[in-house]
Amino acid sequence: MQKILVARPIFPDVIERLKQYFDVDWNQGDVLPADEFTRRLADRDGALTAGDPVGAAVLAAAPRLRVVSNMAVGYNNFDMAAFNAANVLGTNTPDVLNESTADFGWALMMAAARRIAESEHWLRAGKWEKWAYDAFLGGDLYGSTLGVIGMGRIGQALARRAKGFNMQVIYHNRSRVAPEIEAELNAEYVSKQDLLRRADHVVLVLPYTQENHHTIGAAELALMKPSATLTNIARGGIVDDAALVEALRSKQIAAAGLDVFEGEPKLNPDLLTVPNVVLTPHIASATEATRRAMANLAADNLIAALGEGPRAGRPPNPINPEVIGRARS
Ligand code: 8YV
Repeated sequence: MQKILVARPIFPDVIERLKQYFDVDWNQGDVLPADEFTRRLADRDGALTAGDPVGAAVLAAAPRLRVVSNMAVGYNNFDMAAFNAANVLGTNTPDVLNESTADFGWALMMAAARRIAESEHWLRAGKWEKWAYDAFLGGDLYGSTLGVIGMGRIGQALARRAKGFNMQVIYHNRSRVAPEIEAELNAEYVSKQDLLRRADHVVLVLPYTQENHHTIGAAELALMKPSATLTNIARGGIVDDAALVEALRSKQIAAAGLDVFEGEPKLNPDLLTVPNVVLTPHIASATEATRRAMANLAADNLIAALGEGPRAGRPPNPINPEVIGRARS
């Protein structure tokens, strides 16, 4: 039997599926420290991760390892150059999380625009004594302009929902999407600068790469309207969190919604002192159905990549399919 490591606690029934094919070392405890993660991979043929960093040193210490299946669409925790050099396959879990994540983007954007978290904290603190015409005035979504940075599958799902809110959709992406998608979404392609100047609500849905580091920093925040909101459901590091704290404090922008943070699960402590930001602990894909679908897809990828099950040799979501069939180096 081939051997795998499941690096994180996941649904027990998914572990049972994996046990039909593999000898499974399952970490049911806290996130493995890097040295223990590396040690437990030493004799493994495959691994199932969820954001655990895998680079050249980890791969070199695991000479049998042929596939690492990430339970996430984002795979910035993988050093893909190292995967390619070692002929190790990486897989991810796209599509199954599109709608839940898009829903959550809206939830955060609406909470930020309408000051839901801020007013709830105030109410819970026992401060509500009377109605006031100017209590927690926010910004409208209906009829406003939505700016989507990153028009991939999740960005498109998010933009599709804007129709019911009669919003104008503008977007920026590495490249323009197909004309029929632009037409369906009624979305206008603009430069990043234009988007920041024009949008009432900016949502970030782009992958984290070196080029996207601090896509939104002080200069970009300075372009935004004072009434605008910024929502990040993509990755920590795409926003310069320290610059965002300043922009929120000085009311350079009205509010923000953040599900991801630089250095998470730790976050810039100043964020906790700013009232006009809604903070959630990286849960945009966290519905029961979607997390189950992600876990099962991660298992499907691992089973198939290791030559087992009905799709043996044809994993559904290879990131670097060119290494399939090559000997490990
Ligand atoms: C994951 C995510 O749950 O899919 C992604 O890229 O950000 C989340 O859905 C998280 O990354 C854990 O792997």
